[in-house]
Amino acid sequence: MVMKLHWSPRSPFVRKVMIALHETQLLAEVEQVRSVVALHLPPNPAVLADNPLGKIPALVTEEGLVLFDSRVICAYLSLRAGGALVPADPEAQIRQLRWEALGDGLTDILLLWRTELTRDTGPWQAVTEGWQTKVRAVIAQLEAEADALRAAPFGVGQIAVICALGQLDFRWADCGWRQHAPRLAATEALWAARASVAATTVSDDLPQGNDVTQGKLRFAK
Ligand SMILES: N[C@@H](CCC(=O)N[C@@H](CS)C(=O)NCC(=O)O)C(=O)O
Repeated sequence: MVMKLHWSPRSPFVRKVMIALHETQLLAEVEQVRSVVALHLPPNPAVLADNPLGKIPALVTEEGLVLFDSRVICAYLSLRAGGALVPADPEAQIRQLRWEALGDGLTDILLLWRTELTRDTGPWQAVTEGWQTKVRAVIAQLEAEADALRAAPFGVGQIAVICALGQLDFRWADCGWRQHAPRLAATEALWAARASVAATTVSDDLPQGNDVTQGKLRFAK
């Protein structure tokens, strides 16, 4: 009996779980089921049957318990691996969870932004302008904390940040965040060499035409 993961190679939140599976050596215990979802499309019935929120990742354990979302799944995998990704020390744990919230928050914005671009009437300008400001602010915050992120033991915090930056590279490849945040770029380059990170880069397996126009997001002048 293996666990089942609602999976997609395009999803930054699924990628968090994939990195955690590599890090905890639990990948072989999981069957990956390709599950197509999008906020602006009708919910996928197979996903909905396991996760009433209709989102991926969702992990069905050997006991049939369905776990969502990515934070809970990563915490579960960490527990199964003796706390590999969430430190027991309260201060270190809160630091990791805070970074995870920051990384996930950035990913949420980037996903919502792409959904906003699918609107027939065009994106809501005030909202996308707000996102532009927030994305810049998150990158500035991560730049200020790049050395701390590099020094801390690898955990759910770094995983979430890696997946958020990966989403920026995946969908906004020319936004120039590296020039804007050189210390973060150097830290990210170190993470990119890690086996779990290199093995899980996001990619598009859907036919062209299923996509949306690129939204404007620029860091470098
Ligand atoms: N907070 C959730 C977010 C998951 C999420 O937004 N997943 C996207 C795919 S990357 C999704 O399922 N979108 C479809 C939808 O929102 O209906 C997590 O951490 O797992």
